[in-house]
Amino acid sequence: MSDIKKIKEEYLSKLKSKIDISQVNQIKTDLFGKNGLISSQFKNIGSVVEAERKKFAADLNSIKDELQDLINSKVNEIETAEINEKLAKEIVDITLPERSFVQGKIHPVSQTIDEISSIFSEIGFSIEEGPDVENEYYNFTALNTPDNHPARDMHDTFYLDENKETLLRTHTSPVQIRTMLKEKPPFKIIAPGRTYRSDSDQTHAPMFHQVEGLHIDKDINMGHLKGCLNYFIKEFFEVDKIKMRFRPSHFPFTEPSAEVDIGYEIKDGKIVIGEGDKWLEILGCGMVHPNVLKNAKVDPLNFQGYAFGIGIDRLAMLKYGINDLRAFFECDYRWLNHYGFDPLDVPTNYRGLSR
Ligand code: 2NL
Repeated sequence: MSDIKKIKEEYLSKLKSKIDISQVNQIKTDLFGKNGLISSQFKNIGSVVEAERKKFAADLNSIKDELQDLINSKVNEIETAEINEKLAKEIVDITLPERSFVQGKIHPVSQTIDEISSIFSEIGFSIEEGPDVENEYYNFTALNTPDNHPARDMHDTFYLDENKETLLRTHTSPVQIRTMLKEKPPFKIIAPGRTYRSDSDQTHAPMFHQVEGLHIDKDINMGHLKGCLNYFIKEFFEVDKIKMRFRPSHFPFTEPSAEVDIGYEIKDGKIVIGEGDKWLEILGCGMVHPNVLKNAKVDPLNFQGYAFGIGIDRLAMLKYGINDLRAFFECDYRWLNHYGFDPLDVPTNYRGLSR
């Protein structure tokens, strides 16, 4: 028997026996790989004596076709057998009860922080964060708060050591001090986050949320402050027009300082922002005190600007009609299911455009 007939007989019998897919692949390589038995025979055609060459080539081709056909049908056979085995084994019991599907909710405070952040981002503010545990310097001294200021009192501030050096930040201003010391002006930042004061009643929780804003450049003035806050309040409450008033106030870190009220009225038992003759205080603000700039290594003769502080929890309550502050932090699953937001809800602005 010629070489190629021997190859044919040997491999036809191999392919007809019970083999698995890896064995089929091995046979493929043995025969048709780069130096495979059949591939090598093709290279031999030139050295076959001329009289026999034509027949040899024809035989070789038909053997090649036969073996390839058998390999293909073997692969098919094995795959079909695998599928059938799977179908027989994996029985789906459609009478089983379904697994319950529980999707978490976004807390109204988180949702509100996201909304506030995206509104300020649109007008060029970037977002900064810092630690909840602060030192006395960043929280008070750098902010021009005198040693005898009532805010420093043990009854108002949570101190973490006897020397009153380490504390839970009472506002997010230290974040802005840290940013000013770390980078060069101009600054246009907001700092949202958790803040703490020793306070607890119907309208105050010992932990609450604040967003502070800071805009420092060569000639930023109170007009810029009013424009910025007006824009923010309209976007946040999704109204075209609001009534807003500035009342003189005092903070150690700003001069002049003001508190901002917005107009509202009660219609059908619901609060309507922007209309009416009632006033609601929503934030404090002012022009950054030169001492604060100096402490933050910013030259007050070259740079000036405004800052503001907004309580987030109350804004969230106002916007989403939640009337008990304490429920915010009780982690009651039923409450969160009711007042929480679906994770993929994209906030839209009052023109219906998604942010
Ligand atoms: C309020 C009042 C305010 C600031 C916060 C601030 C921050 C720096 C410098 C100057 Cl770094 N000021 N923040 C200014 C005015 C008011 O918050 O009633 N917040 C709820």
